Amino acid sequence: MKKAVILGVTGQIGSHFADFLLDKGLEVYGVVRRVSSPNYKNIEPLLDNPNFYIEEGDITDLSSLIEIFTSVKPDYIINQAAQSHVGTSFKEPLHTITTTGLGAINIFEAARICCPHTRIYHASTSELFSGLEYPQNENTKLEPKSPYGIAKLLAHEGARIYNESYGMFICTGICFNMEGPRRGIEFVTQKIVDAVVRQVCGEDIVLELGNMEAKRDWQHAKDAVEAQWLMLNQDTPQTYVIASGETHSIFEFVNIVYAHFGIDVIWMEKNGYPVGYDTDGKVLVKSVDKYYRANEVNVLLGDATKARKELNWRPKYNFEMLVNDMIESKLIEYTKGG
Ligand code: F7E
Repeated sequence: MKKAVILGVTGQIGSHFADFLLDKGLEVYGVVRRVSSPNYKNIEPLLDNPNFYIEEGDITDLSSLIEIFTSVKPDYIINQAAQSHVGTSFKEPLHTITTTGLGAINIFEAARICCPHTRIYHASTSELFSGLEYPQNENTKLEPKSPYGIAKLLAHEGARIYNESYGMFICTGICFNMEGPRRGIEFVTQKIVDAVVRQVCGEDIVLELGNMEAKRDWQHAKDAVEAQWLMLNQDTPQTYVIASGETHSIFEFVNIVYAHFGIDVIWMEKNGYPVGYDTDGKVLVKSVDKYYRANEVNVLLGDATKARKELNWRPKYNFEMLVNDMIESKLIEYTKGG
């Protein structure tokens, strides 16, 4: 039985990866950090699976990684662990660089020491790009705009150097935004879906957002995981852009989710910020200063031609299916039990 260690297993992508690998018949070792109130929501169904094991460790602690890699002897290491919120990275730059950047180097270093032939997937990101030129592919200049972006650049370049210097196998996916029902509520798609469903269910709340003009290439998390697995099984470790090839603004996303419930949003400007009303003049959504970032990648639009050609990757979800999946799951969550 092949074995995989997943760093960041409790998160959206890590948990989907665990499902995926268990379905493929692998033994999965999920690494979790000890915290006083653990959040196992995404991996709850796996806790009774005889092929799923929890290992305590932390990517900022090299010796914990060395212990795990030495005892498990994994065939694959999947790095999905990070402080992954771009907005938070402006408030906690050093923490972000320590976890997201140096944490990845710790993983590569621990693997170099304990299991240099293990295949490693490292999660790179479209936040490596400035957003000034698009569509973005593997040859687009890397010019991050956030502390999160520079942390990921350190890790991305680290992967290249470990491959070149030690002949290791570390492949990197420059993944554009990955969404779905397991997306954390602090990310914009889930925040919008959650608030709109609450409003539709009768809660008297206003959806507060930041910059609604930014455009993102949103894809389904499950499609991205499939691409990551395909790149782990290539002959050589490579970098691939993984993206849907469509881009939409936050405004569009908001309008689409309301439209799903037959609600037309009427947009006006108040004190220089956009406000969305329903047809009775009630405020549904507004843009507020506190959610704007110090810097922003304005347009993300990925060109995944290389992945489609070399990996034969074919995403199963289009944008509409992704939005519907998120809305339907949220409706089930809020209406279960009547
Ligand atoms: O923001 C704007 C915000 O936080 C998307 C991470 O997974 O994808 C993700 O990074 C856009 C930005 O994702 C709010 O300013 C407006 O332009 O959902 P997000 P992100 O920053 O694109 C990349 C690929 C990663 O690697 C990251 O780890 O939406 N926006 N108003 C807002 N964003 C948030 N979170 N909250 C708002 O209220």
